[in-house]
Amino acid sequence: FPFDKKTVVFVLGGPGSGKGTNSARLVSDFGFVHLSAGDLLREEQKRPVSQYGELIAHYIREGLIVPHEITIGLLRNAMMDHPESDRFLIDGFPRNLVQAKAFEDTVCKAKKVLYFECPESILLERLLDRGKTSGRSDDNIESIKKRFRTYVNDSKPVIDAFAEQGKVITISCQGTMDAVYKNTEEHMNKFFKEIGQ
Ligand code: UP5
Ligand code: MG
Repeated sequence: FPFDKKTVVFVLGGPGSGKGTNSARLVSDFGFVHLSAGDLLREEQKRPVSQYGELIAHYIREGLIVPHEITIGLLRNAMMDHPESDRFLIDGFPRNLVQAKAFEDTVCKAKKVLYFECPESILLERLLDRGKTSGRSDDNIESIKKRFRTYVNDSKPVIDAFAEQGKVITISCQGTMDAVYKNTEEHMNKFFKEIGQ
């Protein structure tokens, strides 16, 4: 387990809840390496030689969860690209209980989980707005509805399971970007103090 000594934090929450936005700021303030599973899948999909391109495109458009062997492989490789770093934010992963177990069994355990809590109505508004310019194949009303369904059925139970282990920091994503981040930053400062870093 080469990653056991690393501080891995999962960043979870519904589609459009601000995982990417807040992760980017945590990178500058806390020296994390930010790995978005969705971004890694989108990059892999674009690689001309990838054997998974079409499969990934289909799963993302349908709001379904790509088989975890693929995603965990991408995450593990990306972590190995940063041997110097001992802090990782894993954004948008794990998305179901099977993935969570597979990652913890084969890579490492997360020390903490950031959960961006947000009502669906606000998520919908933000995603439709982003869809005007994002070029993402899943920022349209049909795909968004499917993403919400997968989140409720498969992904939210992962957050609940981590909450039972006492690992979850819940942050409301209602409020300005600065307000949400300030709350996130305060929790992160407290966490690093707790673990003596
Ligand atoms: N915004 C953010 N915060 C705001 C605020 N406080 N006030 C106002 N606006 C705010 O934010 C979304 C939008 O909201 C942006 O326009 C932002 O400016 C604004 P963002 O930070 O991008 O939110 P995020 O949670 O990162 O949203 P994202 O769409 O990336 O979340 P998803 O979880 O849907 O997407 P992800 O890329 O993680 O996954 C996409 C797909 O990949 C999945 O549906 C699935 O098909 C596949 N996937 C897997 O199969 N397996 C995986 O492990 C991961 C992904
Ligand atoms: Mg994102």
